[in-house]
Amino acid sequence: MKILVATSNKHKLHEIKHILKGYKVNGQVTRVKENGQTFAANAIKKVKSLKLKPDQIAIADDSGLMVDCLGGRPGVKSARFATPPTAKNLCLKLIRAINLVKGQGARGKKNLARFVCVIAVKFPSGKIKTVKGVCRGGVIHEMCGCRGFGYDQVFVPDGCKKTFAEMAPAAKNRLSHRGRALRKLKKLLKQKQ
Ligand code: ITT
Repeated sequence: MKILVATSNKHKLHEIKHILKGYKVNGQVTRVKENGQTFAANAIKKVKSLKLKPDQIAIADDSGLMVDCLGGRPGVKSARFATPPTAKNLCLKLIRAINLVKGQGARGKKNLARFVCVIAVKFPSGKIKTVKGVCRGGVIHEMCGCRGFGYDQVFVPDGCKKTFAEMAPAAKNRLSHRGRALRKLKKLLKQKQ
């Protein structure tokens, strides 16, 4: 079975290929308006935009970072939180937003947050299902590390001392929201649909 991934994010595609090792995975750039209120709604919208051949299944990942003190923001708008949405702009804007609500005095305190990833899968029958992965942790006040993308330089998962951007890719994938969702997907793919 071949897996087609609806994404225009090459970092995501790279991680997905790594986690789904053993499957034939290819990316296809999609241009859909991600205006859903939930990760699931956006993931379903993206996966529906792909046309499938009989030996293919399609998947789409909608993900983002939800910060407690920001009422869950940037959430579904994580990709567009800063302009242009470079990792540096996203991380610095997030740190500024947290400082605004908590005050500079909160430096060093843990800013509870979670990364969420919803994967929508479309089978050749047309049936669509979703799986979800969550990684809890905290946002720190400076950028650390040089790997990864998006908010990786400011996110420290629970139980760790390093940001995602300081970890080897395999270590991030073991803990990450995407790794968790894709391991659920693997189980789903083993069942008859
Ligand atoms: P596609 O929709 O084309 O797949 P996208 O980057 O627009 O690509 P999303 O709409 O799902 O994807 O937005 C997810 C954003 O959340 C992403 O651009 C990052 O800024 C952030 N994000 C998601 N997963 C992340 C991760 O593992 N590490 C760092 N940031 C992440």
